[in-house]
Amino acid sequence: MAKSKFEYVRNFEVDDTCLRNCWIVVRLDGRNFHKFAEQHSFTKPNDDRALNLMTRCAQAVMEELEDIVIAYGQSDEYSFVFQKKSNWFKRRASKFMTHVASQFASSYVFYWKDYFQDQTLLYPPGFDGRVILYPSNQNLRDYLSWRQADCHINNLFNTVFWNLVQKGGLTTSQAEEKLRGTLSGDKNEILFSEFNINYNNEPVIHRKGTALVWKKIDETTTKTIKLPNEEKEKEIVVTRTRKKVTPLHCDLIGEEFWEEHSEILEDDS
Ligand code: DGT
Ligand code: MG
Ligand code: MG
Repeated sequence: MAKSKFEYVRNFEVDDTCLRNCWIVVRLDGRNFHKFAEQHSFTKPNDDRALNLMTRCAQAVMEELEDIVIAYGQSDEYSFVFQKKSNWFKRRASKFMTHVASQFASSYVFYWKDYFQDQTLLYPPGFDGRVILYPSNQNLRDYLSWRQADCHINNLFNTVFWNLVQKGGLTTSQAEEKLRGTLSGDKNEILFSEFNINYNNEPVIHRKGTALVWKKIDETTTKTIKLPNEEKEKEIVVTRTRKKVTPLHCDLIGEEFWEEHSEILEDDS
């Protein structure tokens, strides 16, 4: 087919192919969620409706898009890890980032009412996205460890901070002042001595965030069949194995998770 004289503009498109053999990570983060959380009356420091909605959206992303082996989320962010060997959209970074962000954002609006029955969505939320490539399994593990450590640091701080304000009667600036320069041991001590809270007994979803992995499950259904040389219909049980996205709230920093889910890093054919 003859090309139009305008065709040359295509040459202005830049090549954004992700380097081969690298893990492709897309991380999304809610735009200005400080304000979004205030305006939608999120409970402090953690709103389980919001966290579960984020996970529902991440589940939709994993189910709709190809080649995601694990996702990890906390607060207003979610990271998606694509297989090293993925050739989805010829590994174009912009395709990965925009498909993840748009699928996630539309799911956030679509599923909102399932989690926030009494709270109307006041305006459309947005999410920024970035693509990061990790050449080694260790780099990828360190990336996920970094996000989980961030979850821990923020959640410990927020838990003490909001206890000081909500139960201790401090103003937010007094609580900030009290926590300035404290180490994690000090924060644990304040929680225990002033509020009788053992941080390790706080909900694991808040302390560890949420990892989404594929799990094999056996699904059994009954089917009615008619055999050729038998008169009556027969009921048979059919079992089929299916992969399902499953949320876990566990430690990703140590070895145990990676030994138990060795298939995630196995993509080395
Ligand atoms: P950004 O990402 O630069 O556009 O700005 P923000 O405001 O989204 O900042 P970010 O992403 O560093 O921090 C996340 C904000 O979201 C943080 O200010 C608190 C809010 N947030 C996230 N999850 C919850 C929650 O469960 N409850 C409440 N109350 N706030 C939350
Ligand atoms: Mg944000
Ligand atoms: Mg954030």
